[in-house]
Amino acid sequence: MSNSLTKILTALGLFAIVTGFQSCKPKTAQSAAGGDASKSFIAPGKYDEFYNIVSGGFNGQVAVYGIPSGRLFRIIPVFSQSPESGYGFSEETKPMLNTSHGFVPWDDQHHIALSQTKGEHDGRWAFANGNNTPRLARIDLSTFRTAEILEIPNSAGNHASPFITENSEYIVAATRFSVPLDDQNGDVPINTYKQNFKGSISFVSVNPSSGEMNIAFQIRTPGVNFDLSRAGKGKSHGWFFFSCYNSEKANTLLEVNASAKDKDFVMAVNWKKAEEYLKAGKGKKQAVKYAHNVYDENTHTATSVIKTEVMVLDPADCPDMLYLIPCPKSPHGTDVDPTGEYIVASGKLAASIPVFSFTKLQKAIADKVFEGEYDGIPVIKYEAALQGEVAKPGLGPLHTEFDGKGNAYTSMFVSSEIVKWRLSDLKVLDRVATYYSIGHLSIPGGPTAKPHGKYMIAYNKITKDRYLPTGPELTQSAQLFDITGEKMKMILDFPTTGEPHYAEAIPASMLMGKQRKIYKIEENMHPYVSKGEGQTKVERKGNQVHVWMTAIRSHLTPDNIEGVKVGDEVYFHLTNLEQDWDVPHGLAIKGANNAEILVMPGETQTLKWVADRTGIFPFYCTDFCSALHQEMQGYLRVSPAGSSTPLLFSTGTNKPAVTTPGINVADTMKK
Ligand code: RUQ
Ligand code: CUA
Repeated sequence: MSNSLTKILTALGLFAIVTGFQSCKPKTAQSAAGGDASKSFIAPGKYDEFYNIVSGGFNGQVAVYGIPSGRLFRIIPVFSQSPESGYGFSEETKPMLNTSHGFVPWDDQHHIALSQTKGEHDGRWAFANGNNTPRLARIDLSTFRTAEILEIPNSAGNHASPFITENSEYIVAATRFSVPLDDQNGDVPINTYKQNFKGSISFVSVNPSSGEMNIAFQIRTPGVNFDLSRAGKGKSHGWFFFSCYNSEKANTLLEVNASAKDKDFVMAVNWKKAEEYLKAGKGKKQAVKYAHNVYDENTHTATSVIKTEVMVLDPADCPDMLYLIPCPKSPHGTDVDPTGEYIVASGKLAASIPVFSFTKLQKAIADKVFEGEYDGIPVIKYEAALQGEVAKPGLGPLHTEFDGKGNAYTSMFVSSEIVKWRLSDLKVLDRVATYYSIGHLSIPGGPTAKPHGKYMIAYNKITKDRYLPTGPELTQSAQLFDITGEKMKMILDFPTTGEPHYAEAIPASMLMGKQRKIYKIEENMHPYVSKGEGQTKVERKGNQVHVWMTAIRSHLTPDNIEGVKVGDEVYFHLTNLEQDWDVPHGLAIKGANNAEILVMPGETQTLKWVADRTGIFPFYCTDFCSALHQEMQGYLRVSPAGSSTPLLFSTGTNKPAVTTPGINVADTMKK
């Protein structure tokens, strides 16, 4: 959500209500916990019930918390470089961040999708979107590492992504910004939006065994903006529902101009139909350019390939593939209930929550109950698809999840609350305050056919008076609710990293047993691996010096290196020889322009370092690995360019001392 919301509301005359709200906190603020706080207490040595996989927003990463404790377990580097692990800094991981724009070491990460089989979590992968330079990532849930990143062509702002079908057949990536297509001349006046800007939805297939992603096809759409999406499930399997805004196709001051019309749309996409059209040869190849980056667990190295073609379906050639359902003002979430029957659309500026019925939608399509067309796409009559509206839910409905017991929970950004309502009669049952300005919420399994229920987590944008102040920037927060009873009860409030948007949670029992503990050293196929200290060496290739180095408690081999010259590029290929869980070793060297590398047992990673001056450069292990961790250190000597210092390396023995005659070190320093 943007903080220009106030301006929109001013424009809509809602400002008084909203400012009235924003300037006073909910009356219950002091005793807000309401629930039994001991329910969130996990005793030392005990495990949490759920992993909560949480988007990082503008930190470009994904975080993993325990629920109900709220303890932060891991930040998984995805789209942003991480100096903590060396991700995006090591030679092996740099290709992960390659794009058609070159190396892009940051993104804005909003939504998470966990892989599913038969509509339920299967615990294999987590998918994450990069909102800025459009990308999709796949995280392996046995390593909690990023395994793959796929760039999305014909897209700008991959926001309506990644949403997943019930057997992980596809994850989708729909563009937030419509723009001129990649193979068109994009050098057009911005106010030719209506003629030149197009939307695009990518269907990315997921290989059922390897998880590898590929763009199966794209659907060309009118130049609207896509916000969120959900796949159908059960009876609605085969369909996707996207929320769209800016059906006005405005290109300036969208906060007013994209809210001009009373209704925007939910776009219903029949992807089974799309598959048929594809088979029937209706797709057209389009020349594009996008990167596909895959990390190989055997070579411990990522490769990046630039792809040049995408298959596109044009709705003009494919009738019955797309339908539009009018939906009140700028919908954010489009959420499908566990049965697949109800599609809940949350219009950020709407005063009610429309709930559409899949059965009615199908009937309306069969009976052609249309109110017209939008860019050639049939627009279904609102009432014909509508099950009903949740009346007076609150202000600013944003996102809805389900508990599997017939209840829905909708976050209300503007009125800072969560509203619980019943699917069967659309009656509001309960409401609870959040602190403050909630974005998404998450119920474990909430987007699946079988929610795990029990807890609900709110992700709040503003914390104001909730925590110790930390200068101008304050943390975002999550709040945990017990939803087992009739009333929602807050049981914990904890700060988060980055700015979480959406998150999913999965039972700990589904992931705990499958965690990778080490990489087997004998399976290490890295081209620069040293499978024992006997294989360590230092070799020069022109101005490159390659160091085959090993780490084991508590020394690095080699730990004395001489013969490097000013201007040399030194590549430390560090293999961690340990074969025990939880014994990483790190490597850092003075003056490195990148970061440390943190190498897991049995793994090889490479740190590049450029010798920029003569001298002695200490290097050391960065991870407190043993009592003698501090002793895990070594020295690299840099001699002047052109000097005759021989290349020497050792651990535990002193080589004969060599001094370089005839060169005044002080002179080389001046250069
Ligand atoms: S969104 S609350 Cu991009 Cu779903 Cu932020
Ligand atoms: Cu190895 Cu510290």
